[in-house]
Amino acid sequence: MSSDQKLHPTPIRFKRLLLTGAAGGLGSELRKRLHRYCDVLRISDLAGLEAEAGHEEVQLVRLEDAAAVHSLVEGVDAVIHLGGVSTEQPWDPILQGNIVGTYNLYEALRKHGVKRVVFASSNHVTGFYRQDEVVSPSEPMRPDGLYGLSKAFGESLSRLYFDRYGIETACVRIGSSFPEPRNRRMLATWMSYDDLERLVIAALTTPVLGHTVMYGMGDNTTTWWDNTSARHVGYRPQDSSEQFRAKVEAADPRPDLSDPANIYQGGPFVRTGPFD
Ligand code: NAI
Ligand code: 15L
Repeated sequence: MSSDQKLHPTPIRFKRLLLTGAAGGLGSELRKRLHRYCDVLRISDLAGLEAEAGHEEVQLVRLEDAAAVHSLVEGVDAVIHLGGVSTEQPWDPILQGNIVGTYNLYEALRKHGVKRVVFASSNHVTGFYRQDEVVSPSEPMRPDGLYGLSKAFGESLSRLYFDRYGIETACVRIGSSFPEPRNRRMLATWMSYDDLERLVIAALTTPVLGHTVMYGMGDNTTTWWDNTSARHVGYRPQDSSEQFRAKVEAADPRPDLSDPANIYQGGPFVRTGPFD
């Protein structure tokens, strides 16, 4: 389906949505799509953004800058929080972008009375489960690095802000959202951009979200995750990685089964770092 077509069947409109990380891979994609659901789309990142349409507002903000994040949140109805470090990296950028930054965001939400968030968590919160296990969100976190640990922090932080202040969050442990699966692992973890949009809109609009942890995955034949506990969100993936299986397997006919990247769900993240 083309990104010009509306994926959601019912007209849903917010007055103002905030999209952080809007210059990134998923942010650029959602920027093209989310404006259909709101009057104003406020987009934010460190740099690299200009308003391209009348419905867009731009704020260039470092998430670790508490005062700037406070202004960023003013007047929004809901937030899609994608901003921050998105791969395994040294501690300091992860600390600033993902830990201090997510704390700043939730403090700003609390002060401005914003009550709904879609938080881009990651499958790397549970990356040290094996590929022969099927994991549900109620099972213990097993982060596969500092990046996964920072997303675990975001999930726990949002839980606290729900229990104490009633801010509802969908923590979406995104698998691999790219145009196509890039390797065998992604046959299990892949989610199309259309399904990403479906998931975000379902999480923004379900009447009672509470604090929900779920995996962001497509309708894949091979799966390592069980989203049963998030059925109330109403997300039904439509796209499967199966259409790419033959191509992906032909490119890697004999995977090395002694490589931890081929044993654990986190793939190469389980052996990335430390950084000296
Ligand atoms: P990306 O790296 O392309 O985008 C992240 C954006 O955040 C970048 O534009 C970057 O400039 C911005 N950012 C980084 N540090 C910042 C800071 N301190 N203050 C303000 N902005 C900052 O990542 P991508 O792929 O678009 O992912 C978006 C989100 O989804 C990330 O939070 C990532 O962890 C999460 N995710 C993505 C997956 C995927 O398959 N693409 C899988 C799992 C999680
Ligand atoms: C992530 O969390 C990353 O942000 C993304 O770039 C991919 O590497 C993805 O996980 C994955 O596990 O494939």
